[in-house]
Amino acid sequence: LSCLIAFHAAAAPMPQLVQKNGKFALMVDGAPYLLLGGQANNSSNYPAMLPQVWPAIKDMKANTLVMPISWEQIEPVEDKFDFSFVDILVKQARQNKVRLGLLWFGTWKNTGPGYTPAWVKLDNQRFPRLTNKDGTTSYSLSPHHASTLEADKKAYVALLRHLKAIDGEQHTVIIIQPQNEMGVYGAVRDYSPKANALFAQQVPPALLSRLNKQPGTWSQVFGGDADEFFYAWSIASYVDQVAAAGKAVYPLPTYVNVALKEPIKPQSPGSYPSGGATWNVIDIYKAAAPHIDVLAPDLYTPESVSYEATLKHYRRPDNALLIAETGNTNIYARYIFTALGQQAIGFDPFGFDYTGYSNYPLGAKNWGPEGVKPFARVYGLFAPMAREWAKLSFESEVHGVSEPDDHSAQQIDLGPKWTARVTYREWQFGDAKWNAKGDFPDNSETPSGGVAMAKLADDEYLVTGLNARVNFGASKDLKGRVMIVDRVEEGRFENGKWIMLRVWNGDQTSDGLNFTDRAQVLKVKLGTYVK
Ligand code: N0T
Repeated sequence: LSCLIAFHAAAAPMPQLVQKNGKFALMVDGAPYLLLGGQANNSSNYPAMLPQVWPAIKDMKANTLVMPISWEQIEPVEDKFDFSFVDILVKQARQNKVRLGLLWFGTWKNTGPGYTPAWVKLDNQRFPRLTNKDGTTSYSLSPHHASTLEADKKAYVALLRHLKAIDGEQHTVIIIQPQNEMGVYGAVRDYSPKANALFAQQVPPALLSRLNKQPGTWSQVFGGDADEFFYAWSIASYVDQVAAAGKAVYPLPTYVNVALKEPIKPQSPGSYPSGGATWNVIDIYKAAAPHIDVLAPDLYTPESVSYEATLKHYRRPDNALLIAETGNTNIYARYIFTALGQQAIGFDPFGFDYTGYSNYPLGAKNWGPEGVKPFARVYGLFAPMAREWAKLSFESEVHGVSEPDDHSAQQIDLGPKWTARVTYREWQFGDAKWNAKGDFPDNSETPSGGVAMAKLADDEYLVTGLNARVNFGASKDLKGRVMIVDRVEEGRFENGKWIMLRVWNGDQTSDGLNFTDRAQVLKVKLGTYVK
């Protein structure tokens, strides 16, 4: 008996999203985990494709493969389930020593029912599509029908029950995304008689209290936003019921990904998916979908100003930052620095396999091992210290900046004493006077730089970066004292222990700390002396 108890005690704890003091961690095996993901292409979810998936994940240095599991694949015939791909995927993930995130392609995949089984997508009587405002039928399934919800839920629950059975001890699968890019293009909501009747009802009290609004119908409470907010509530409630049923059998962390609304400029619903968890309806999702742990953006806007504005929208005290998808063009790799600086729990660029597909212009024009390299470069910094970083992100302070499109300098505010100035396109030696002559490092026209740092102790920071220079400074008058960089150690973490390789001094520190495309991690100690 004691032997049995010991065996059971050895089962790793369930993965879980936790929050403490406004910070988040994705706990895996009982400790914070930094999800360095690679997402496979949509149709790579078949055993025959896996030999072309693992090499890309390995080249990328990802610790997590994110892979679709589709409804049509697991329930091709109603009530007849086939989990053969899931079994092979989990087995091979273990052999490749990576974790898995799964994407449930169900009622909504990029808003459409493409991945539902034929018995669903061909039966518009039983599983109705929504009605457009002009009375025509949309391509997208309506969230207002119990028949659709129950069928999706049943398949999703069957998947989670199966995961519990094959993975309940080892937890190779650490997170799951019920649905993919929900909402509808070309309409704002369902205008069927059934939907109109629901729309005429009172706004649910849970939403009123969250938004501090007086009771009324959707139109009375939300005016011009009523159609969109109603639809967001409807889809969020649907997804929440799917997620809740899944959590009841096997409580994996959950997230939904979002095809974005323009973060700064105005954009009307329907040109982006109305009903998805766009930034303007995050509160609605939080009220309607407590079983969705994270609302996570799909970032395909290359401009740095827009990218960072979206990150700000999604990093909130009630929402952990998780980059559900981002383009696989080289320019996107550097955004991991800003994301991690905002305590992101994960980063998951899209299209990381060698099946020969590329989603240009969202991602790269040509795709293959060369395209993976910029991502391998940033993952190469964080992969060896992913656990340490995740712990610091959760328990200490982290900061990060990515090179802006115009290469301008950035300031990092390190609290009451210190600042760090980050500059780009400079040579390692000397000041920027060479730049004034138009002399820049090779290939620095395309922004690729960034810096991330974590506080280790008072006056001590873990610092890493690429193609950037860091200069520390005092943030206030030191009253007769002078700030100095006391010691800079280059090293790496091995099994949680810092291994020092050398001390940087002389040219290596006289003009700031210069990061190139090498994987270098520094421990920087700052100090002061009396003049
Ligand atoms: C993504 C991917 C995949 C700035 C596209 C992006 C993935 C899905 N959709 O390759 O299909 O499964 O989530 C939508 C981007 C909208 C346009 C953004 C323009």
